[in-house]
Amino acid sequence: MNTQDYIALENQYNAHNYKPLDVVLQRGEGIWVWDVEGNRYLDFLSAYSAVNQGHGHPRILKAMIEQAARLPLTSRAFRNDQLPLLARELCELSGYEMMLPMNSGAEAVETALKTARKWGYQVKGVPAGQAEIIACAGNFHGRTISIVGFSTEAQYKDGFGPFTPGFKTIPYGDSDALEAAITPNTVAFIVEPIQGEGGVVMPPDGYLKRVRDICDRHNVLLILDEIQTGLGRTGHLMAADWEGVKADMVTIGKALSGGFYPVSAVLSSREILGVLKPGDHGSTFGGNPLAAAVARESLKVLVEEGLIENAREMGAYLKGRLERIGSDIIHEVRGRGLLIGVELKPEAGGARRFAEALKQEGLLCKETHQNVLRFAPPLVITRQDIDWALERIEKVLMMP
Ligand code: IF1
Repeated sequence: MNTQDYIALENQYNAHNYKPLDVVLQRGEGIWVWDVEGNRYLDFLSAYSAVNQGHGHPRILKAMIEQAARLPLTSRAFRNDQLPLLARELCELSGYEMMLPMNSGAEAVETALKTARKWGYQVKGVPAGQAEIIACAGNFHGRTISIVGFSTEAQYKDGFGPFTPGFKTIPYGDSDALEAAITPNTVAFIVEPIQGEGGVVMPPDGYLKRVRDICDRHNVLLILDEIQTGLGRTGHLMAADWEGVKADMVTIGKALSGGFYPVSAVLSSREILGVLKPGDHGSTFGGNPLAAAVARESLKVLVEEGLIENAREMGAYLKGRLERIGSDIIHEVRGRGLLIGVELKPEAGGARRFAEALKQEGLLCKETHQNVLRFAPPLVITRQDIDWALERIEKVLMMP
């Protein structure tokens, strides 16, 4: 079977809820992936930051195989010997007191929202049924009905209502708007330190600090969604570490498994997660021993291989070089660590054709929001590999 055969099969039997680049991948190793024709590509997307540790990391693979052979799933009706170790290691690494394991990112976000509401009723004293949660315009937190209900992207909502009440949105990066939106019934503010899907949008300097202060003054929980920005991507363990801000709840996912398996979690305090009692919340697969073993090794790889520092150094290098490309179709280069967006001017005719051209040159990336190319290679990338990528990027951004 060749590329066209796989595409035809997918078009016939898969729901068409995606429009992928026409490359059919078969194998991966580190920063590289290979398609079914044997072509090699540098992966500049990293499965939206899920493979920060690089494809098929041998240590994570070994941990996964060993645990799969021992015991993959128990359900939370029984205990297993991996989850407690993951919980301790994750809390010690992140500085939070407790964690709650789930599978997808959206589930971690739902968990944080449910916990915030319960905290609001039990601890803050919000009248029953009145809890309000504030989110930002341009947010991306997942695809459940509750979450898309407070998306400001028409396509994510159209046709999926009615939605969950109790959410409102304010402009991103505007701390005054947050203060103005808070009422006595506000239980939480949920925000991404950098908006990924929004087009790698950076808030103004000091935003998270100001937001932290406002939430403290109004007794509102600060929920940081670090599903895409966390676990080393921006050059710190969490993107909020750039401002020294600690959240009340943090959602993580994606790279928590090095891309091997869906693993997500909410990190928080004993006080806040303590509002959940047995039976309040859960998941068949959440916290299973296979997930926990894979996550444990994924975290060890991040730290022991210096990937967080490498993201900071290589990110600064890549961003600096991108800023010096003398192409008049580039509007702006922004981002932190190895999460970089290159916004093209409207006259460039959209970022998609540049992503297609880069694919022809052996580099895979994805456009977001029409005019933005998102660059996010695995954090194991070297300067030499970045130079290889830059040669191709410079060539493609210079094309007419
Ligand atoms: C898709 C985007 C990235 C996320 C943040 C929660 C989730 C995500 C900050 C939900 C997921 C995804 C989902 C994926 C594409 C990808 C994406 F373009 F859609 F926005 F990365 F930029 N919070 N991000 O970024 O996590 O439930 O998917 O595990 O195709 O929808 P999930």
